[in-house]
Amino acid sequence: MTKYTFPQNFMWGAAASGIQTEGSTNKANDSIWDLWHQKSPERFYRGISSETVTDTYHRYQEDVQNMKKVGFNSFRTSIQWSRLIKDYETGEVCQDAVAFYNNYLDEMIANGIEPMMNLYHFDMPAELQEKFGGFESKKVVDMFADYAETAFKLFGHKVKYWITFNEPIVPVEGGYLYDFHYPCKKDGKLAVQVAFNIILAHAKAVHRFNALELENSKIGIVLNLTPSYTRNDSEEDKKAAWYADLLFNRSFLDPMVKNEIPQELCDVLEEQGVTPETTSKEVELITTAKVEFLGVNYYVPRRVKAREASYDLDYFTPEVYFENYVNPEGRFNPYRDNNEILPTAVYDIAKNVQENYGNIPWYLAEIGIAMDVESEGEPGEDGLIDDSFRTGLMKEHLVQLHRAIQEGSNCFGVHQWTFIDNWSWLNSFKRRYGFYRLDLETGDRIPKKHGLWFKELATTGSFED
Ligand code: IFM
Repeated sequence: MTKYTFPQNFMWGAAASGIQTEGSTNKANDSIWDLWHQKSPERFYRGISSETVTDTYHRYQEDVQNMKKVGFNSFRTSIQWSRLIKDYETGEVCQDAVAFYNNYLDEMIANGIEPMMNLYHFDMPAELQEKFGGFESKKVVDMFADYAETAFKLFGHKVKYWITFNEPIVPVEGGYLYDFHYPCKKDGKLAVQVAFNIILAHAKAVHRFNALELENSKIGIVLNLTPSYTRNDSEEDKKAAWYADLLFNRSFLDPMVKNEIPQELCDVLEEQGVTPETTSKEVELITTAKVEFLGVNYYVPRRVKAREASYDLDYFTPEVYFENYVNPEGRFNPYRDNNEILPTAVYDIAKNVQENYGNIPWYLAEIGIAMDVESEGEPGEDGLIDDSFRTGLMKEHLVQLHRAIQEGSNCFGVHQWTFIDNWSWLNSFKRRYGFYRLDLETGDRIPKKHGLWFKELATTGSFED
């Protein structure tokens, strides 16, 4: 048995988001997810919308007690733009939302849970998407900065860790390339413009934050980083991985963490005829918006090989430069579309951040092991659901993180996705990740065994394996 001990004051907890947990009670406005479900309910697994969620709006006190039971000292969720802001033009806030977020934050703080608040988790207000095209429009970029400033002013004295965006590349991929987010467009040039505008929205929010000089608060960004691994060591495959890394990781990581827009990225976009419209003032805002920490979400590795088949889409996607590849020797999670399991990727991510991004303070902001209800089974006599599959895999990933920390990686915490099984976009409740099962009929939270293990880990800061 080896004992793995993590640094003192390490943050242990989970991540979730407002739209995936709160429910729709008293929401000021709809988001694109409400709108899309109204238009196309058949796109959602079993037709379930984000209304049918964990109902944190009513149950936050009970939930904070449940956080304590599994040892959390911190928790990330998000404010919903469409809940907080009643009138997007005037910036008028919804008082019910202000009261709700204040109560929720107070409850966490009073119970020793450090809140980390994110401002955007895929949830564009429906009205702003329909009227202006969401982040297609620079007007909406400015509206986002206004909303961010409102949130900082309202809750900045309670929140020490602010995050502008969670996985900002995902709405670009989903909404403008691969059809899994509204507005379901397939337009490579527009996708690049939206990506640029999101980076600009982030930068403007960071500048607004810094101007307020909030004592004891930091601002950061959460990115989903997926290392690319090649089929073999050929130059062609290595080049394919380089492109995948440039377009999927460095495209956001470099501007947001290093404050640099890679020249190679500009060259590639120009080569493809998808250069976005920018001004030198906007570039200056991006290259001066310093974040103080980085969150990294990791689930699966990306496997790539040099393109063999011809590229047959009539619009740009990053796949013009490579093909995805299934590793014949990989381990796969049978409960999540056979996704590959590769714990060493956590080490590779940590080393990349250490060596190429100034060893910025970072934390593992989402790491999740998906199962379905059938594979988790029913609670045993002890009342617990046996999800030891999840614990086994979590240990393997944390061993790799521990190795990187021993080598100097500046990691300050781990948040698992997620706290209570929650609604997850088109997949609705198909995949379960929580420390607690959500009974969709009763709303009951049913504990899983993994929580006992996590509590021991969080309390002692160590585990044995
Ligand atoms: O549910 C999502 C979350 O919103 C963002 N990261 C991945 C999770 C699981 O798919």
